[in-house]
Amino acid sequence: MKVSVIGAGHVGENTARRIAEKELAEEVALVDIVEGMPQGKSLDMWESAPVEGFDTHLLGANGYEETAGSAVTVITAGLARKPGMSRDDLLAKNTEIITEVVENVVKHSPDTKIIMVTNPLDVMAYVALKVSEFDSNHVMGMAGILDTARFRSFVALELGVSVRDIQAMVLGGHGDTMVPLPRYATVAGIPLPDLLAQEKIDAIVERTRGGGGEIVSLLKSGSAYYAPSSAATEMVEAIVKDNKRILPCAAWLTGEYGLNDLYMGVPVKLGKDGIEEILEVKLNDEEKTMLEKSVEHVRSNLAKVSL
Ligand code: TXD
Repeated sequence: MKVSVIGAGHVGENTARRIAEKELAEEVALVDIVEGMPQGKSLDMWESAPVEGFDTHLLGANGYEETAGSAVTVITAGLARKPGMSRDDLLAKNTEIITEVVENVVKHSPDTKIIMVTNPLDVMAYVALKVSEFDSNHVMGMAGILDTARFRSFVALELGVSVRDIQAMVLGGHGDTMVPLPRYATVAGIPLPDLLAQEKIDAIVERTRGGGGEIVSLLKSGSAYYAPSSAATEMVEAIVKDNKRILPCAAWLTGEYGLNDLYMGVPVKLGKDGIEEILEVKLNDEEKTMLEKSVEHVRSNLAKVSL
């Protein structure tokens, strides 16, 4: 079982490392255009294996031969945000990069499942779907797990309880129009609104929406990568172990939620066939309006893509 990670920058290298440390594959191929860099990072990670105690072999490359036969491919190649930039500012350049990357991925791994990470996420997932010509359940985007993790981590801080006991759901596009659903959040099964005042929940929702931007403005030279790589790794794990996790992921919608022909963050069942099912949760009017706004935003970005 091989997993490939394309783009060996911040998110890519940490995803490769997490996959290896959890031994989710026999081999991880890490690819980047910068000469020597993926090879150096992979070798360095592999040299940590005796101390960390993992047997997953890591291999760096500038081409795609080494990715051949991958069961799962995580794509993180492309530009990341700098302060003052929105995710949408990355659209034109990253469309070019993702087109080239996906053509190469597909050539060497015609049966792979693609997990898109590059921003603007919902649009890059679309580019990957079109370029690969794969079935839509084999092409998905990582965003909801990250957004939900942020929400859960802030709730844990606020309540002073373990993050392990907090469940939450965030729908919509990956951006400031995401739709956190505090109504569906629980602490060990107890609905969040029973434990936390509405103003506190509202503040956590706002912080979650701006969670990516908060890290960008602190780092000043790039965007988040520890939590994003954890989220991407969780998706890889669900697929390679076929454990049918229910996770919020960007999925291609064909009628679900009354929506067609776009990627949106929704709860899905993840297993060896990729997205095996899309779950529909009931939304109230306010949530529907927020989702519509998110849809509008993603559609306006899709209109800028020419393939
Ligand atoms: O929730 C989410 N989906 C995200 C998305 C969370 C965090 C980061 N998100 C996006 O992932 C971010 O906005 C970027 O679009 C990507 C990658 O972020 P990262 O922080 O890893 O960016 P880096 O460190 O700049 O790494 C990008 C690497 C870099 O090493 C480039 O040399 C490489 O991509 N790159 C390429 N690799 C292969 N092939 C091509 N053509 C290529 N072009 C650039």
